[in-house]
Amino acid sequence: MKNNKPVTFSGIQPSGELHIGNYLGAISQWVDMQGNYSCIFCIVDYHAITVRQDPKKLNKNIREIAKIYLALGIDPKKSVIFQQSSINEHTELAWILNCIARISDLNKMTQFKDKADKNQEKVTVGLYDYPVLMAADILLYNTDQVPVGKDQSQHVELSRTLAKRFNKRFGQTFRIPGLKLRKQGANIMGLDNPEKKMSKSAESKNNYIALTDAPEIAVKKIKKAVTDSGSEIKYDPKNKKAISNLLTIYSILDNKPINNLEKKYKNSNYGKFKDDLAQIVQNFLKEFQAKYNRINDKQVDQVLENGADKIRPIAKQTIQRVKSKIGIN
Ligand code: ATP
Ligand code: LTN
Repeated sequence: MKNNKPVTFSGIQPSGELHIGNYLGAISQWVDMQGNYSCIFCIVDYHAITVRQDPKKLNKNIREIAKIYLALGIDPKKSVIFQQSSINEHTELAWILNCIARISDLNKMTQFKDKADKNQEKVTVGLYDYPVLMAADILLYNTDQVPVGKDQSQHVELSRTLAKRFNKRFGQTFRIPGLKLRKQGANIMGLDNPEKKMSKSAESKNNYIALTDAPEIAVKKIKKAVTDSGSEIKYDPKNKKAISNLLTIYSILDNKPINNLEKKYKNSNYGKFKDDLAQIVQNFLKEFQAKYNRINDKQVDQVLENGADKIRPIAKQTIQRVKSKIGIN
């Protein structure tokens, strides 16, 4: 990891199935950043246990997420892929940051409010503290850029706040990370409800296309997707939310600017547009799934182990620096 490239860090929880929103908003940016950044991509298993998990499924999901990263184009020769719990310094730094973070900071977190609201009985202290662990993940590696979807902006902002507060109190220690959002695609909306983001915890499976969906199921989901009134295929996210969302998905998957697509479908109706989009999604899934199925567990274990070994020294250095600043060394 010794080069002069800026550092990028991001992660995804090994909980449930990933969908094309996760790819378009987050992972597709990671793939593009690999040449220009020192990239570190994490499987955040300690974040996953902030809600109840079946231990067997969790263990399987950790490997599955690693396979998904690899099959989507994260190259272990260029990027580090690792499991959060294999580097102890994540939880160690989270504890120290807990003593910097204020209850008033965490009370502002909208994702906690949304999740706690749905689940009053079962909300854990871990779920409340989740953004502090995320700040530790980011700050441990002197991260410059955090590529995520829009729903994670507030959490990245908190990591900036904590870094600045720590630096102010104890002297320059942490690099201040930047948020990296896609210009288009940072907030892919649900196929059945374009008012709300595509989410794996949505009530209906028609809300999202999972990366593991059989291609013919994905085609049905596209055909069922809600459309706007009128028939024009035009990018207008205020007044035509549904078609703008479908145009965004099309544009990123097929690598074509949205205005080219508007021109292409100037005289077409929603039916033709959806048929073509369904074909593109189907091709994307087929290619992804073929790659995914070729990766075996042994390969994955090796990638995760090598990844952790490569970056552990950076984590150790940071925690030493932090502990000495606060007087514990
Ligand atoms: P949940 O709905 O259960 O919270 P999720 O589907 O939102 O889960 P996460 O695992 O929280 O997914 O997100 C993983 C990454 O994908 C994050 O960087 C997140 O910002 C991004 N992401 C999630 N949903 C979308 C979306 N609809 N559009 C763009 N990016 C997204
Ligand atoms: N909260 C993120 C996952 C996450 C993360 C991180 C993302 C945990 N630690 C550090 C970027 C950087 C989510 O997608 N739900």
